[in-house]
Amino acid sequence: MSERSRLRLAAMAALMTAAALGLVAAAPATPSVTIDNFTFNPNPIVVAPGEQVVWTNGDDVPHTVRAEDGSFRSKPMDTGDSYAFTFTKPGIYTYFCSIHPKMVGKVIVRAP
Ligand SMILES: [Cu+2]
Repeated sequence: MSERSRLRLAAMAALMTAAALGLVAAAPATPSVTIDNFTFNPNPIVVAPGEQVVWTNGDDVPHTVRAEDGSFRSKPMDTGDSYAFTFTKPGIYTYFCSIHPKMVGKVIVRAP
């Protein structure tokens, strides 16, 4: 292999690496829980410490999210409303809807 084609290959490899890194950087989205048909989805949701979880109500009745340990608590969310909370400490957080207490969900916070 000539020096020239070796250089060309090295340049291509560098470009491909950069492209791959770009994809990785663009991928992370805010972890989201949708409330539909009186159900939290996904349940449980797993996030890393420092990540924010956004709940959005897709039902046509109001819902809330309230932590069993009191660490977070939303106002009633109407259709399309959202509530966000950032989890800093690892652990398992059980939450429920204070209007419909049978609706229960879990957030698992752990280092990836
Ligand atoms: Cu509810």
